[in-house]
Amino acid sequence: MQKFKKGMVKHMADEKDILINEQDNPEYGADQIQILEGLEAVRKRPGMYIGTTSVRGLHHLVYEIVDNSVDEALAGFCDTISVYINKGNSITVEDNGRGIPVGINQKAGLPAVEVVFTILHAGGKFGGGGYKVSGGLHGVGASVVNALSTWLEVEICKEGKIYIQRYERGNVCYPLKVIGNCDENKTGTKVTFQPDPTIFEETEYDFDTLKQRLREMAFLTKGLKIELTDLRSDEGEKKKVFHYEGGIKEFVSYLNKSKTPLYEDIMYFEGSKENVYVEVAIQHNDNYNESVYGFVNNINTPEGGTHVEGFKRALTKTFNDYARSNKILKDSEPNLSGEDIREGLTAIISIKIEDPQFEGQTKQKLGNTEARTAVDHIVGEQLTYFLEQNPIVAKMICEKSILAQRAREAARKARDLTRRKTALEGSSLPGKLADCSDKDPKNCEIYIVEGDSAGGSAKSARSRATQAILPLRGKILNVEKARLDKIYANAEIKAMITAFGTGIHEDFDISKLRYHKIIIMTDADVDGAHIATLMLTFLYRFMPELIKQGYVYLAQPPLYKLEKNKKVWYAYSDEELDQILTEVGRDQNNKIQRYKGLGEMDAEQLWDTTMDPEKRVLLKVCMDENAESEVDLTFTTLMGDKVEPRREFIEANAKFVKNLDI
Ligand code: TSJ
Repeated sequence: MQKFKKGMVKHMADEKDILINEQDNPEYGADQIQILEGLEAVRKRPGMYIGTTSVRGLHHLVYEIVDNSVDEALAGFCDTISVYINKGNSITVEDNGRGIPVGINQKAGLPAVEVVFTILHAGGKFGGGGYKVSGGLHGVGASVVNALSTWLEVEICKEGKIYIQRYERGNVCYPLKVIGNCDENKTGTKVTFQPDPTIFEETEYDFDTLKQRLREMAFLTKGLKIELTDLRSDEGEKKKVFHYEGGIKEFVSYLNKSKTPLYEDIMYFEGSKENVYVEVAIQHNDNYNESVYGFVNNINTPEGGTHVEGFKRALTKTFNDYARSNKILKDSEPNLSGEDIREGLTAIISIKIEDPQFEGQTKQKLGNTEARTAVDHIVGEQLTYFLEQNPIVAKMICEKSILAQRAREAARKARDLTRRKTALEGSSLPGKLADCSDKDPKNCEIYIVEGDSAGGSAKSARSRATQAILPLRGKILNVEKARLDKIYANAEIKAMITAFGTGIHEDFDISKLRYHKIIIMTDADVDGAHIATLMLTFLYRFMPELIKQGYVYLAQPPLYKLEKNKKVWYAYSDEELDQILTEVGRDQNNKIQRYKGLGEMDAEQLWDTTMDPEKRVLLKVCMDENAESEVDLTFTTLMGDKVEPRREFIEANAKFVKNLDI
C-alpha cells in the first residue's frame, strides 16, 4: 500500500474541529436553515457544481464519492474500495478506512459526517491546512452528490458501533443514530445514493465507463484494490477487480500490451522535491505515436502543463547529452528534437501537489512552476543513471530517435513543397471532391465515401447545396503503422486534409473547418468497418479536436430492403428486420434483399435510407474525456499488429463490434 504523508491530505471536516461527544444530539436551529439553502443552490444550478447534468455528470457523482475513499487510502488507512451499481441505478461505495468522524464539529454544532454531507465546500470552510489529494474535476464533494440525489444513506463502522444517517434531496431525515454494534476492529464507510432523475438527463450507469476510470484510479494508487460490481442484471452479477502492486509501471505495460516494446524494462522514476511527489514510468514501443499522459492528484490533465513540460525537458536533454558523450550523435549533427525521442513512447507522469493551479481556457493545464522543476530534476537525475546502467537500451532508443529525425526531415520537405505549391496555385480543392454550393460551414456536411462507385451514387443522390462528397479509393493508409513522411505522401489523406480546410498538427485551425459534419459512409460489412476504423484512427491522431468537438459522424446504411405489396421497408440490423417481419407477417410475398455494399443502392435509395437529413440515422463519434488513455488503447488495439489483444478487445466490446459488424 502506498503511504502518503498525512499532513498532505485534506480532511473534509478537520479533526481538530471535532469534539468527541457522541451522546449529544445536535440541535437544528437557525444555522440549519442556511445550510439547506446552500444545497438548494446546487439543485438550482447543478451545472455550476458538476459541470454538466448529462450522462457524464451522472458518472462524475461516483468519482466524487470514490475520491474520498482514495484520499483515505493515500493517507494510509484504507486498502480496499468496493463500488456497486445496484438495481435501479443507485450506487454504493464502501471502503475499509477509519470511517468518517462522527463527533460534533464545533463550528457547525453537528456531527462531522453531517457537515460533510450537508454543508457546501465543507473542506474549504471547516478544514484548514492540508489538501485533498485526489479530488474531482470541480473540487466539490459529498454534499453536492447528496444535493443531487433523491436519497443518500451513509453507514459508518467505528469504535465498535454502526452509525447511519439518511438524507433526501440533501435534507436530513433524522439525526445521526447508532443502529447496532460491530467488531471493535472493523472500521469503514459505506455510502449509497440514488441520482435524482429530475436533475439528470439520463440515470442509467454504464459499467464500462465506471470500469475505465476506476481502473485508472487503481493504476495511479499502487497497492489499492478497487472492485466494481454490477448487480442490475437478473442473470447474475458482473464484477471487475483492479489491484496493481506495480502502480503506474503496470499502467504503462497495460497501454503497451498490443504494441511491441522496444526493450523489456519499464523505466520507473520516483521522488519528492519542493513538496511535489513525482512518479514517472516510461517504455518505448516500435510504433510512431507518442502516448504521454499527465496526472495531477490522480486527475488526468489532457492539456498537460508544467509537470509534462518538466518531463519533456528532462527527457530531451538527457538523451542528447547521452548521445553526444557516447558519440552516437556526431559533433556536426543537430540535436535530436523532443518529438524524435518521444516517437513510440508510452509514458505516465503522475504528481501529487499541495495546491494545484489550473490555467488555460478550460482550467485543465497545470501552472505550478515547482512541478516543472521537480519533474525535470527527478527524471533528469534518475534517467541519466538508468542510461549509464543500461547502454544497450540507451543505444536502441537513440537509434530509433535518429531514424525519427530523418523521417521528420523528409516529411518537412514534402510539406514545404505542398505549401509552396498551394501558395503558387491557390488553395485548390482535391479534384475528386464534389463540393457543396453553400459556403457557411455550419450548414455544410462532407460525406467521405468508400470507393468510386459508391461515390458516384452519393454524388447523384446528395443535396447539392449543403452536402459535399469525397470518394476515397480502397483502403486508406493505417497511420498507426506509418511514419510521417509516408503519411504526408498519401493521396487519400492529402485529399481529406485539403477538403476539411483545417490543416493538421501545428497548422491546425478549427475555425477554418469547411464543414460542421464530417460523415464517414462505408459499406455495412467487415471491409467497410475496417475502413471506417482507419479513417477514425487518422482523425484521432491528426485532428483529435474534430472528434472532441463532435464534428465527426458515422452514416448508417441499411442492411436489408423488404418489399411487400408495393411497399418498401429498410432494416438497419437483423433485429430490426425480424421486428418488421413480425409486423407485416412472414409469407411468400416478402421480397428481402441484403445489401452487400453502398454500390448496390441507386441514388434514390441511398438518399432515402442514408443521406436524407430528415430520415437518416447518424452515429456521433465521441470520446470519454475521463479516460483518454483508454481511447488511445482502443485505436492501438484495433489497428496494432498483435492479434491476441485485438481478439480480446473485440470479444469484450461485442456491442461496438455489432454496430460495426467486424
Ligand atoms: F465523503 C464521503 F462522505 F462521501 C465519503 C467519505 C464516502 C466514502 C465512501 C468514504 C468516505 C471516507 C472518509 N472514507 N474514509 C474517510 N475518512 C475520514 O473522513 C476520516 C477518518 C478519520 C479521520 C481522523 O483524523 O481520525 C479523519 C478523516 C478525514
